[in-house]
Amino acid sequence: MLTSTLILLFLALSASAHFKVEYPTWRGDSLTTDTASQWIFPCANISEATSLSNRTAWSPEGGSLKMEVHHPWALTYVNLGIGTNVSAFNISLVSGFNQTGNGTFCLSETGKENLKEGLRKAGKDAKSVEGMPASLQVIQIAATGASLYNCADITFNATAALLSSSDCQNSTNVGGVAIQNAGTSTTNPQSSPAANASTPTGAAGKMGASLGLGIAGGALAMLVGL
Ligand SMILES: [Cu+2]
Repeated sequence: MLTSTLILLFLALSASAHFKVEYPTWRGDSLTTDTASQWIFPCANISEATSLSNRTAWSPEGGSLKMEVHHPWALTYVNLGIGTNVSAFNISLVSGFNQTGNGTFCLSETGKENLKEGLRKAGKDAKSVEGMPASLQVIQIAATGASLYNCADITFNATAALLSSSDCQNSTNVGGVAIQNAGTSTTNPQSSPAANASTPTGAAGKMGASLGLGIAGGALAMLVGL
């Protein structure tokens, strides 16, 4: 009886495993907070007020992002919005990519070029945002098509360190694959994703050479850090 209860509990927990943002520290624990749900846009129904004490100092040139992922695959997006209580996460740090495998997924220097460009469009740059609050929004879309959301609040700080390479490593068999246009892999296997899309940058763009192959180990983090 106890055993079957435990098994049911385990099944319930694993079904709702979703994902966790470990670094920068997430806004709140959307897995255990009663009122939270990762299905709820934009930040899993966790309000920013709870996070004033866990704002992470993060490089205005793109800091590290470390996640614990639990789905076999998930289309993944990382966005940033400047300010507090952000509702417009309008800087896409990485081009959407297919995050594959379960375990730890880490980007060392998240979306460096896209952040630079996003700040420029907002009339800002890495220097002028020093000390400013911002929030990261991570979205994963898994097999059912519903979106999962988590946010992490940061303060731009030029002296904020990146996670060390030993701390920012993908688990074995965890990686990312660029999203490609339907049919391109069979009709024109040589073409790069850059030729088919409007110059992807960030994670997916840097993965062009490995299109169709999962990138294991820390390779993705290294590529994105370029
Ligand atoms: Cu899930």
